[in-house]
Amino acid sequence: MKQSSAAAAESAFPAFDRERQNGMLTAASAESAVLRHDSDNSGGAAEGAFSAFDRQCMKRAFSLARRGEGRTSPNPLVGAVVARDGRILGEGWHRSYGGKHAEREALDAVLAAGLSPAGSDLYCTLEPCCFTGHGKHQPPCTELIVGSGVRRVLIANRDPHPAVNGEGVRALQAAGIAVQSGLFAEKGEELNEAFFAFQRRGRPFVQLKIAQTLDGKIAALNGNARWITDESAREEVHRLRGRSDAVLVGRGTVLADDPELTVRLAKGRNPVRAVLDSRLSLPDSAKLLSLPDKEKTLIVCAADADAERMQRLRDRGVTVLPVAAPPDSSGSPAGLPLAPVLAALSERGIRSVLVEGGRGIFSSFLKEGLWDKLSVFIAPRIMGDGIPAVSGFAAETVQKAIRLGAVSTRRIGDQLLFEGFHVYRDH
Ligand code: AOF
Ligand code: ZN
Repeated sequence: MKQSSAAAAESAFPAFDRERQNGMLTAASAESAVLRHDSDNSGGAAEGAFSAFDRQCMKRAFSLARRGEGRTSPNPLVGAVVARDGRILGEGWHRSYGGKHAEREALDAVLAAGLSPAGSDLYCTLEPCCFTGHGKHQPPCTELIVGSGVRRVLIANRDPHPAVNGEGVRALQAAGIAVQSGLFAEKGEELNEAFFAFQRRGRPFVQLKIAQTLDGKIAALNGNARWITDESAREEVHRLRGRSDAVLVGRGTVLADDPELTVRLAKGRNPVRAVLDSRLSLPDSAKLLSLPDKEKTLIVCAADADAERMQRLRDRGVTVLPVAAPPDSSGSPAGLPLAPVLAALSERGIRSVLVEGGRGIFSSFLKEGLWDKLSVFIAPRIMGDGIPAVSGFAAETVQKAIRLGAVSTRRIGDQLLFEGFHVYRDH
């Protein structure tokens, strides 16, 4: 992502600028949006191109898209609305992986209501797909749209999938359909951060979640960390878990906290629970090994870890994922290099990973630049000497320290949730 000046933002993100003028966004979040915005999705239609009704319909499409949360991965979240003459005729969303696409759901809903989509406008949070092929579950939405008589298609984001990436728009335009893109593009970037991260970087979206004291400690010197944050912050963490494909911790965190890493304080399904444990040295008594859905516990180990132990864990019903580690990886957290770990998780269809600690794990993800978002819960406690959130690397100067972009803060109970994003400078 490019770091642009606020002035450059004025023309590239008209809808977003309007929100800022209306006082809905602060100057800081204005800059944030630009930082996070991928150049692929800039160049939306002009300011006046979207009516209040257009905005209302696209917002509706976004809230429909969210209904698929936790069920569509590795596919994106997509919502669609069909409207004509200021009236919504049908709505749909991508409900689950492999299922019908949002556009088809919405167009089917129009027909089911005994109406015709001819001459209507279709609002899609994502560019409609236009390809078939190996592993593709659904027919191309562009063909369906062209056949339906829809007159205009509005899109929030371009689909970065290499087989789409603008081709969906071209296919619609070639059939004489007017296409306008960029409406709430920033909202779409956030909605599908996991899908976009994978398409652009070839690895899952990595979110580091840190619960720390005001002075940056995640545990007392003896390892005690229960609880730095209060229940309201922990509820928020459970919500984050429910939205992530996987949570990831190091072996040390399991030894110190014996966590379940499940979703209990919020609604949502349990994510995969990945534990980095190169030598398979977790005690048999660890809670993660006895949960009812223990197949979702994924012990990531070195390829040459003890074969008997691997088998014993598999017999218990947990999943073991051996990862080939180069011989010089002893300095990596739990002895495993992170890039191949993320690649192995990707291969299992995991598109978002919530990293929950501990210090060695946080430090390595940051040091290696393999992260996208940092969510730090700051509790009103001062530990003094204790275990710091990160260590083991040192920026030479303040200028060289890792600088987060698109920062925001939110108050949760007595905690401050501080969030920020990796600023990529490679495109
Ligand atoms: C859309 N609308 O609702 C979704 C899209 O295997 P398939 O057929 O489900 O295709 C998955 C790909 O289609 C996925 O990688 C992404 O590029 C796009 N997802 N596209 O037009 C939708 N979910
Ligand atoms: Zn589609």
